[in-house]
Amino acid sequence: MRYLTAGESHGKQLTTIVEGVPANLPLLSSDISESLLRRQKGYGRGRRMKIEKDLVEIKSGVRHGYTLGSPISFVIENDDFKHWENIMGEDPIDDTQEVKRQITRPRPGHADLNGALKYGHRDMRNVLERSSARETAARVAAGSLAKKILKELDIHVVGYVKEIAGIRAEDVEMSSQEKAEVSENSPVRTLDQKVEQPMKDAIDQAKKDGDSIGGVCEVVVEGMPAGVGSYVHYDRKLDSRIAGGVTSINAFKGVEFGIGFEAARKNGSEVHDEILWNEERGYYRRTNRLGGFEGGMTTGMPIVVRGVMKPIPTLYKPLQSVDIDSKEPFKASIERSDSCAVPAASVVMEHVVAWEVARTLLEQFPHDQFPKLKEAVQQYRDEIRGF
Ligand code: EPS
Repeated sequence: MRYLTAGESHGKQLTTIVEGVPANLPLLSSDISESLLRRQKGYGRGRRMKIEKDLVEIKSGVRHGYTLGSPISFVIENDDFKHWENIMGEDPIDDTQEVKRQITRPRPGHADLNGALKYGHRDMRNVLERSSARETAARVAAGSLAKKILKELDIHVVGYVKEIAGIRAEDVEMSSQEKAEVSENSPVRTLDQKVEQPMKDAIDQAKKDGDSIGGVCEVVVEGMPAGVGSYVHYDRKLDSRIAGGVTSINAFKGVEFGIGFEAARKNGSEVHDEILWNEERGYYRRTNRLGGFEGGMTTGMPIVVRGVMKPIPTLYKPLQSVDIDSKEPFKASIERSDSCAVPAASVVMEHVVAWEVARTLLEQFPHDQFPKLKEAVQQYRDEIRGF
């Protein structure tokens, strides 16, 4: 499976084309829209989320509620485009017309300057419009197809917030289903009610200060059979694919599995997960410190992955920069912004992880027909239980 997204933040629409989804997977546009609406919620978003109501329109690849095996394409309209038609339209403008809302002052932490250097754009709006995290709506839409495949295979993926501005949620014992319900009802998408208010307070304070704050999101995948991924080829290691996917999300700077960076400070006997066996479960582990991976492959224990999101670099209290026309020092351009997007980012990360897991499963069990994929995964589960 692969996908491509297109669209500018204040352009007409976002477009996604997904190729390689097997035929005969049940799929409704509401499966996708449900994920999109979840991404829009969360304490700390700016005014833009009041303008947008992300709904998907499927344009191809689905008939009478089932996938056809052909490319699935869909669009999400940008409701804000009506305010930007004169600025973002595709028609040429003549010399007498002024290009509105040009950006010549790159914002530190954004793609503005590097993108301008790469493409030769003197108006950095040409960079900002595509580098904007608006694009994550299209990625969530693609990921929702992956989630649908996984759910049908009894594999459940859930994302939530672990930390905002240094305020940490405690670990809790819950099933993925319970985690999904609890985080859905939390304005900051956390599982630990005790930190909800402190997190909201930190967001309010950042907003008041014209600043922004980051955090940590966690995603858990339950129900994966062992042995998915590869130890044979570097580019088929599932943990590395997930790490790449997570750091490709706007503003994500790091990723860890299980006990993560703590492993550097422990002895091997405190890190590795002892192997047990019983008739009902087959092989399983006493602990899950490695977050569900050994040798680039799943262990059959839940995948546990965390991603670090830096504070959003668009600040109402702008940092120093240089105007690329005058070369004079300036305070960077102020654009409308969110003060914290970590809760929304946890939904994005959930879908990005789901994508990597589903595409790797489809590579390992290649089938053009979804019912055959389901059969093959079940047969493999039965095989490894008795191995
Ligand atoms: C974003 C800036 C804000 C966010 C946007 C990402 O948009 P605007 O510049 O229109 O105020 O709201 O996020 C979304 C539109 C979205 O759908 O998540 C940025 O610069 O990355």
